Amino acid sequence: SSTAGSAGLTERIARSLERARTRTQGLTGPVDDPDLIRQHSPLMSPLVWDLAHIGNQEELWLLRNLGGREPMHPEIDPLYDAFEHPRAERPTLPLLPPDEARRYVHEVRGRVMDLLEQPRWGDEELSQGGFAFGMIAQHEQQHDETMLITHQLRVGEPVLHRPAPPAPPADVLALPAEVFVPGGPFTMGTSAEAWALDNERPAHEVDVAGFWLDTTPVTNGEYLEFIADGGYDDPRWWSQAGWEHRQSAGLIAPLYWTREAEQWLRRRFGVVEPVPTAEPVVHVSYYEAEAYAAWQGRRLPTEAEWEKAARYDPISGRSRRYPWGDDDPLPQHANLGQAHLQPAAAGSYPEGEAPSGARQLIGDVWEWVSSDFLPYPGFVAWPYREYSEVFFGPDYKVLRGGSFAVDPVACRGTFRNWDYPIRRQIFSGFRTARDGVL
Ligand code: AVJ
Ligand code: FE
Repeated sequence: SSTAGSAGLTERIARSLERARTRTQGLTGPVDDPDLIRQHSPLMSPLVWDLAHIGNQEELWLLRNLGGREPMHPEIDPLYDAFEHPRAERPTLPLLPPDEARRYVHEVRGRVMDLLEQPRWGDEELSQGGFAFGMIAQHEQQHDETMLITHQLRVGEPVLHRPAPPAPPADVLALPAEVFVPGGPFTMGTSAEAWALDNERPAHEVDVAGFWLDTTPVTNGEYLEFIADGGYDDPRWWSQAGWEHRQSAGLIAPLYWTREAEQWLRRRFGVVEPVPTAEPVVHVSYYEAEAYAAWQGRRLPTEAEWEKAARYDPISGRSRRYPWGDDDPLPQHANLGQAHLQPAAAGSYPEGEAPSGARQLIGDVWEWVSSDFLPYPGFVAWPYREYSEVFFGPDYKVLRGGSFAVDPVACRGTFRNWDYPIRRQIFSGFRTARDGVL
């Protein structure tokens, strides 16, 4: 319908936008202006670029494309178009200074809240189920994760603080190493989820043979054994592209790890500490994940296998929205939303367990899968080609499940992320799989 949503939908939209903004402020507030303008890594934008880009996309999609309003500052649009300027180049642009960027995003948000209260939002298709608002809440949260990645790259005193995740349950040591996911067709993707993005659509049936999957993501302790066994020096475990990259980049351990006096240490948000063995490994590239799996005599799961393990309910034959069912994530289900600044110990979150018994499929670390980022059968680019379609092909690998840095609004059993196989500044981990019957 062309009318605005029910009170419940309007309320949900307002809460999602508000939560994203609180997080954005928490990521841009505690650093001083020079630190906001500085480029902490050529892989990332200055934080002040992300901030104004968040506002610019909100203005473009909600005020202009949905609401039909006139542009507020059309002259700044090209500065914040991600396709016009690669990240490395962004610090050289005449960006809005921090104060002006803050004023701009605040002004956009005020007008968006006015539009949200209107009886009609505007463009019909973008209004459906509040999609445009949901897309923009997800967009801001995605850039919040990007800014958190920049914080992790940033060198200096810690400025972010969060409590540690809850201790894992007592049954952790008794968990089986792997779980079986039964063979047969299941429904992959979605046509029903109102705020699902174009690459998650449409729902379609995929036949997946039965397979075994790690109960939890691979831990630092397990990964240390791969290092100790010379895994980084043995081309047998690496694909050709992976080995070439391992050689040229001089990889010897996950990003942020250093070795001192026979001990592996790692830096996390400004804190250096011994590598915690019970935690899922994070900041590994696809190539490292692939090599570890081969060393184990195993492999990475395909994207369809991952989604079946996360969503398929063998009792009803239905695909769930999340491993635990159809209810939105609660704190006891998964480590999401930057509630903690680290993944929780492997085996945590028993209430978020999938029917197969696999844990932590949602939250903690993004999981590399073996599949390239490709469209589903029947894919339609919407509402803009530059979200997914321009990235489809063999250059990008898919990551699933979301990390501790992903807000629930941008995470579900169907959500797809992607990146180059060499990337590891992202909060990326993995779990392994093998063919086999029960
Ligand atoms: C889906 C995380 C790959 O950050 O490049 C943000 C999300 N797209 N603004 C990215 C996105 C446009 C995208 N990823
Ligand atoms: Fe963006």
